[in-house]
Amino acid sequence: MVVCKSGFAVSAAALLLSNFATPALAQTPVGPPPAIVPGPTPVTQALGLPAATSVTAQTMVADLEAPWGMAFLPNGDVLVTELLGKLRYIKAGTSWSLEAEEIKGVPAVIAGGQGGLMDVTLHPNFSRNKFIYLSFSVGDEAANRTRVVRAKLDGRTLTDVQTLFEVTPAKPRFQHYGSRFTWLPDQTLLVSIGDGGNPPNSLDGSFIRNQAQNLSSHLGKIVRIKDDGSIPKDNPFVGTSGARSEIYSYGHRNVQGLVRDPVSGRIYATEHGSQGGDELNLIQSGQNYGWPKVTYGVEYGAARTPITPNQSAPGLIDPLAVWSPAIAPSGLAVVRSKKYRGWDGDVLAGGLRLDQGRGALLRVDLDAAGKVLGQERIDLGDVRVRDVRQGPDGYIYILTTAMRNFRDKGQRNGQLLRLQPVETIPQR
Ligand SMILES: [Ca+2]
Repeated sequence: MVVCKSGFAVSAAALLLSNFATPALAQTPVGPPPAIVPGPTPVTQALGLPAATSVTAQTMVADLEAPWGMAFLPNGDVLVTELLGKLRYIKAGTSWSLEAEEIKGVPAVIAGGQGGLMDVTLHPNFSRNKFIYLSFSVGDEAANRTRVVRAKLDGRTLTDVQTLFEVTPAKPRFQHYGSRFTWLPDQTLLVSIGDGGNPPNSLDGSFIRNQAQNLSSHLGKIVRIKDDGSIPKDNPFVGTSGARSEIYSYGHRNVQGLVRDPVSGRIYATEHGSQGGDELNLIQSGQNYGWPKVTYGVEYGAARTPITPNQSAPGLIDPLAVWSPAIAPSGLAVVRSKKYRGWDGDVLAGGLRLDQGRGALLRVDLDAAGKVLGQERIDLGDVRVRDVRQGPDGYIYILTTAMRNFRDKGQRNGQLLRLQPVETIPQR
């Protein structure tokens, strides 16, 4: 057994399996090691990963205010949400520009703490029906929730705004909204929902995070709805007494990276842990991802109090990768592009926090079976990564901000970046 810097006990076998770059280990643990039974997933310290040399970042657009999510239109233009409540339009082309006027008709959001206007996605048949989907928080500090709406994009105006889904129950305080979208091939939509927040935030006489294991609650879940908001009959808990029929998977803390690999069909999600224990998971219908019964994270604070004695347990799905210290994962893409040599099928995980306000973009190298072979760090400078997507042109695009505080209004330091391969790969 080896005890790493973050205080976790990790088996030597797990460390050997962990990475082509083994995370740097400190000799002395911080405080007494917690009595935690280790799980099978290798723990990666992202700062110890090798830095990629095959790409550079190019700024396409600046002056965004706390950008959160993006969606590419069929013509290559981009819709970007800003957390405080605006939907912006970026014109692509030989030069890219952020239109000064935001899109009109966006519903009012409550932009407190981590909440606000979050993800945006286009209907798979957008070219025909002009439908877009938005996720955002509504309510007030005492009772708020994530809502999903569908609207028609008519030029630069939203019309026919219709609420398709709202989280039940409402929660107090402004933490953990989840809110990422991804589409499945049957035109059903996955939406991630946060667990409601950290202790002491409580609901029904216990910490609200326990809602993640409560099937009568949407909190701490990934839900699946049809494109009109109705419930697919083949959802895993349809017909289960007391369970919410929108639930697709559960036991999540706060999933803010969610993507389906169009080639393998695998669904990947990243979720924030509590003081470390950030996870990459392979999402399957009806499965329990363990929070807060198992986790590689610990309670916030210097004492590093265990949340649970276990990092793994029978019947609960172990993560593919774990990051401690936290990268605060947000945004996730699968590379299905010939622009980047050797990256095809790999996962790119964004993160808000690598160290001291600087975010992370990590490439996770996966084999054909989805097993993690290794990781590298793509350094973008002193920015936080909020979202990452592959564009229709095959390039990887990243939304960043220098914002250190969610309430830091008026900081127009958000950018849309493109990853530029250093080497030009001949295209056939
Ligand atoms: Ca988990």
